[in-house]
Amino acid sequence: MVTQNFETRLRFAAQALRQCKALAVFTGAGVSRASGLATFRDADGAWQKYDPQVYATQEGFQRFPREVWGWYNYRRKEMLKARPNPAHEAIAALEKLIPLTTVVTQNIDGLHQAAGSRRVLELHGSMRRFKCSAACRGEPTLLPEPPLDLEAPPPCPYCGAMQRPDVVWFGEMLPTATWEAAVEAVISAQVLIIAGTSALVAPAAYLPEWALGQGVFCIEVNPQPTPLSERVQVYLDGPAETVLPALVALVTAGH
Ligand code: BJW
Repeated sequence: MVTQNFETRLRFAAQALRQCKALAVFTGAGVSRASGLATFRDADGAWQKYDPQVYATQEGFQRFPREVWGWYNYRRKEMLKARPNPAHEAIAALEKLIPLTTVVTQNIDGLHQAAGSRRVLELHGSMRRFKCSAACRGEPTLLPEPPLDLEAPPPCPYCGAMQRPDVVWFGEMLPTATWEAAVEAVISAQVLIIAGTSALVAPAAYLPEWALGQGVFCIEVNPQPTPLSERVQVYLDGPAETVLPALVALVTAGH
């Protein structure tokens, strides 16, 4: 809904949140941009420089392990330096107002948890966890976080295959229990906030679709329109780090 002015839309969103008893927040790389972390598909995003077929697939990792490992190490360093920004803080503040809040994130940076959000479902894994690239023990076995200065992936202590980050690359399944919890949180929410995601990557992108289908009140926050923007109840066109704090301020003022 983009016909009314921004202030009116913001007030409409705040009103829905004031009445909300179960909130889900679905986030992507855009919420961490103000923390200095790159998105993927923006004009200055990672995929402009790094081919996702190489840097985000198991096949790419097998062919170019040092390059992929090096990129993830670089990003791990950046993520460890990064601090939550006002978008993460506003989402954590919403949990204080609406105790039944679940954050469903595609991000691997841990910044929602650092901001104080307590129920965070990481759909695409975490940069802090590592596993065997051959899944030698069947279930992914988590391995200790390797030092940041390694130039090549260390061997799995059990089978000698390369270790890899415990993240979800293209063609890989999302962690089942996390995915199921995310679906449940989103379709049973009264309000869903969708922030900082292009909503192009499946199956994560099905979540807002299903929420809309269930009649969940959807608020999208993104400076650029996405395939969802014309269908959500409120589209707030602006950066998450300014729009979300303004939204929380309005919700708090009415509490
Ligand atoms: C701001 C802002 C500010 C900027 N404030 N907003 C054809 C070929 C191959 C595969 C497929 C295919 N068709 C479909 C598929 C499936 C595929 C897929 O969806 N591909 C599409 C891209 C086409 N999906 C998968 O493969 C998934 N698995 C799967 O389907 O399993 C089933 C299966 C199994 C076996 C065989 C076949 C099927 C897995 C997807 C895994 C995605 N992994 C990555 C990397 C994770 C690790 C890491 O971080 O390194 O996840 S890719 C990357 O995209 C990352 C992100 O989490 C994900 C989503 O990106 P996100 O967060 O939305 O970022 P951007 O950059 O896209 O958008 C940023 C947004 O922020 C923009 O809208 C900006 O405007 C906005 N913004 N500043 C607010 N300040």
